[in-house]
Amino acid sequence: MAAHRTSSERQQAWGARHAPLMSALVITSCQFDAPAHREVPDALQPRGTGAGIVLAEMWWHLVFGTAVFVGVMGLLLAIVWRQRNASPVEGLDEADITRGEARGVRWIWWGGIVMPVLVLTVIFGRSMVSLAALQSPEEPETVTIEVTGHRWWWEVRYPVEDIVTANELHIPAGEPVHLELHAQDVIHTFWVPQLHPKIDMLPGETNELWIQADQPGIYRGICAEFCGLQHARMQFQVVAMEPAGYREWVEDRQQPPPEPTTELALQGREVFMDHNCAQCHAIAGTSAVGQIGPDLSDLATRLTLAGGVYRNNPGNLGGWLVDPQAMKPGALMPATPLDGEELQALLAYLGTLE
Ligand code: HEC
Ligand SMILES: [Cu+2]
Repeated sequence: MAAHRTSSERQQAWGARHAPLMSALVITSCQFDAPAHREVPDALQPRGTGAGIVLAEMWWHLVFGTAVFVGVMGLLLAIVWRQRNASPVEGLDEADITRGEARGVRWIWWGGIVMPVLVLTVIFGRSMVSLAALQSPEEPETVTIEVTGHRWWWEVRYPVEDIVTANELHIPAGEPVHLELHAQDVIHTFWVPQLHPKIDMLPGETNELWIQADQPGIYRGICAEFCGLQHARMQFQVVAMEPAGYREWVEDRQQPPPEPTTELALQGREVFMDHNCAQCHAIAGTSAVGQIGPDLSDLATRLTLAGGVYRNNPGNLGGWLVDPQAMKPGALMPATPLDGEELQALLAYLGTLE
C-alpha cells in the first residue's frame, strides 16, 4: 500500500512538472478518449461461415419455438372458449364417457408425444448437422494461429511463420484458419460475433476452433467471459486480407523492425532498454525479450492500443506511456516516470517498430 501511494505521489509530482507537455499531448490527440470502434459487432450480420451457421440455427429454433408456442396457446384459448360457451350436458351414459376418454387419450398421444418427438427430432437433426459443420471446415485450414488471453490483452502467435503480435489477427479472407486458444491467467472467451461462435480460453488447456471470413474486412472481437476489472476493454481486431496481401504481410512481419535512423529514435531505444520496459515487452532483433506485456515488434503498424480500445496514434500512445492507469485503470502496466525528452525519444523509437 505504502509503495503504491509513493509511486502515485511520484506520478502526481511528475504530472505537475510536465503539465504543459501533457496538455500538448492531449490536444494533439483529439481521439484521446474516443474508443477505437463505435459500431457494435453484430452477430445477426454474419460475415463468416461459423457465424452464418449459428445464425441459421437461431432462426430455426425461433421459428419452431414460435410455432409450438402459438399452437399451444391457440389450443388453450380454444378450450377456454369452448368451456365458457358450453351448455351443461345432461344424461351422459357409459358409452359417452368412454368415447370422451378415448378422445382425451388421442390428444395426449398426438399432442403430447408424436408432435414433440417430431419437432424435437427435426431440430435435433439440424443441430447435429450444424455441429458437424462447425467441427471442421470442408477445405483444410491454411494457417494456424495461437491466441492466448491475458488480463487484458491478446497474445497472437503464428508458430509456423514465426510471427508474434498482439490484439490483432491477420488472416486470409475466404480461407479456413485454425486457432489454438489458451489463457494465461483466468478464463477468457474468444468471440468475433460476425465470424464464429464463442469459445472459452482456459488456463492449462487448449481449445481449438476454425474461422473463416468470407470477405476482406476488419472484424471486431471481444472477450465474452468476465475476467476482471478491464474485461470490457479486452478487445481485438481480425483483419481479413486478400490472400495475396496476407502473404505479403507475413513476409513483412517476418523481418525484425528496421534499425532506427534518427538520433531521437536511437535515443528512444536506449530509454526503452534502460527503463523497465524491456522486462515486460519483447522487440524482435533487440535484447528486449519480456513476456509479461504485448510484443511490440510491429507496434507502429497496429490499428489500436491497449486491448483494441484506443486508436494507435502518437497522442494516445504518449498518453498511454505517461499514465497507462488513467487510460485503462487496473491494467497490468505500471507508469514509468519519464521526462519530456525521454518521452519524445521513446515515441520516436516506438514509431519505427514496423
Ligand atoms: C510490469 C510490466 C510492464 C512494464 C514495466 C511496461 N509495460 Fe507496457 N504493457 C504491459 C502490459 C501488461 C500491457 C498490456 C496492457 C493492456 O492492454 O491491458 C502493456 C501495454 C503496452 C503498450 C500497448 C501495446 C498494445 O499493442 O496495445 C505499449 C506501447 C507499451 N506497453 C509500452 C511500454 C513501454 C514503452 C514501457 C517502458 C516505459 C512499458 N510498456 C513498461 C506491461 C508492462
Ligand atoms: Cu478476458
